[in-house]
Amino acid sequence: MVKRGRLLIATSNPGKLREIRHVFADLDVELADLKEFGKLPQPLEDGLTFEENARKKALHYAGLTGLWTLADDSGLEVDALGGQPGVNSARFAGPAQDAAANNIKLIRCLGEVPPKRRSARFRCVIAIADGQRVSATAAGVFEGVIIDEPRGQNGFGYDPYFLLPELGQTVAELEPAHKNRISHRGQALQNIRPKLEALL
Ligand code: ITT
Repeated sequence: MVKRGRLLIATSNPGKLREIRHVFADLDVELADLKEFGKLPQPLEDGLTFEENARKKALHYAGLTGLWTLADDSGLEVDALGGQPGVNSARFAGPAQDAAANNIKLIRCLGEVPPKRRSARFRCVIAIADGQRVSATAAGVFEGVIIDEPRGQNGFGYDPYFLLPELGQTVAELEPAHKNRISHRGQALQNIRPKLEALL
């Protein structure tokens, strides 16, 4: 089927890419990804909020590629850690962006914090830009608690340690389609969908 136009999904995170492709598979737009462009300069993610960084990433890659570009900035806020790792989630344990090391650091930082004070949330902001301006943004929030022992094989990043108390499952135990229906990223993508359709 020939689709109307192309949209670059500008992420180097394979977990995000998989989820975004899944949610937008039925859109009447061809989804391109960064692999097509070889090695591009990285954006400077020095914003203080997810929205700032999502905007910066979308503008950066749209400027480099000339394509309409969707970028996601997301992360985990843990109340007992004063909202950390927040916008620093990918690099919590250092520049290597190693999910296993990030999770070890997270559990170490939480130490003896009791279960009832383990509340946390994932946040996601999606931005869509062309080379000149950001045309749309949307956000999603996903509440849960952090547990000490990982559970489940699906998802990526902090998912095995993020328990959804009402389901009794971690995000890594959810089927991918289930995560997409309820997650921060799934919500942000559903919220931006009508805005994207209006732009096409
Ligand atoms: P891009 O900037 O290339 O998109 P990134 O992984 O560096 O990839 P972010 O700066 O937005 O992206 O960091 C997001 C981090 O937050 C990600 O690496 C995970 O550690 C965490 N995270 C975000 N969404 C998540 C999810 O659905 N499940 C688990 N961890 C998530």
